[in-house]
Amino acid sequence: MQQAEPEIIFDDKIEQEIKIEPKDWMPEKYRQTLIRQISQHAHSEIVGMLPEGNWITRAPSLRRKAILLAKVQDEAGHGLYLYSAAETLGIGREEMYDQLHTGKAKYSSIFNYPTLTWADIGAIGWLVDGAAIMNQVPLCRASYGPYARAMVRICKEESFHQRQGFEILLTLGKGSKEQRDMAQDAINRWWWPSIMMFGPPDDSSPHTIQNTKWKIKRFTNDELRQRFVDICAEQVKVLGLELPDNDLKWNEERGHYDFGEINWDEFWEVVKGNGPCNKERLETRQKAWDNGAWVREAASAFAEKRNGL
Ligand code: BYC
Repeated sequence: MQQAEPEIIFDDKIEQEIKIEPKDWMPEKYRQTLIRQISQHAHSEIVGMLPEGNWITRAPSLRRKAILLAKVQDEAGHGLYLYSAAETLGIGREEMYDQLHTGKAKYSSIFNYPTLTWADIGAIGWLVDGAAIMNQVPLCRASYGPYARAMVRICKEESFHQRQGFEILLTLGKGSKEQRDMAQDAINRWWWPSIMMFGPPDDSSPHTIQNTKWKIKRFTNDELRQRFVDICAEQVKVLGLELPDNDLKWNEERGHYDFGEINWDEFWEVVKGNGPCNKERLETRQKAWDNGAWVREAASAFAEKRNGL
């Protein structure tokens, strides 16, 4: 079958690494998969504020509090850039929020776990932001212009977040026995959910092949997960702590670390809404939306007045 001209131009741009921009013709499925991925990514940033926000009032010093506050604010900013990027594809913000609140849209599985101690803030920074960077740096080269450009700034900020988490764990690792135990316990709880963040294994990832062809994804879920394991297996030595995996072992032949079996049943349960905090997270978001109604009304009333409507 002969390709229509707009499709030829689109394919050619993808081939030549020319960004697709909002007004360019694009296949409907490309638009839809981008709306799905970018809106889920935006939701993850916004829901991701909750587990850490839980520790702002209890941070152990003023310095730690100021840093954590700035980090959580950064996540809000990331959510806003990403919602704006998704809007360029023709979906409204209210519709995206509605999809989040009704459970129609996903957000990252990782944010459905609780933050039990201060060390969890370190583990989130080191592992969760670390995994986010591993996944997101290649997205700076995604074929859709507004998404790729949003990712550049996000990755710079994530890099600072990752370092602050590592520094928290380093400090605890050098502290008293209780502090070291607390850091180790946090790593034990966050490690496996962090490597699940990269998504299902390649042989059960329905979107990878097409999204790689469209250069939205540059690496598969398993490729990025392996890179992340390789880096963390070395970094944990600097912390003087351990990753909770007895099968973690350098494989000379592969040039990578082998690692243990991931509990994919747990992953899918969390994705389906049955994780430890799914219900709480959605209720909190819904409440924030409801409580913000008067702000939205006031803002739109002002805009109408200014525009003489
Ligand atoms: N949690 O075919 P697949 C952050 C879903 S970082 C929940 O591999 P794809 C932050 C997937 O949506 C976290 N669901 O899909 C960091 C799909 O379901 P649907 C957010 C997941 O799109 C620190 C199905 O499983 N990062 O925000 O090719 C502090 C099959 O998957 C997960 C991003 O969103 C998961 N972990 O690849 C604060 C990065 N994994 O949609 C905030 C952008 C998979 O068909 N997103 N699923 O119903 C991506 O790079 C890709 O969308 C993924 C999945 C690698 C996540």
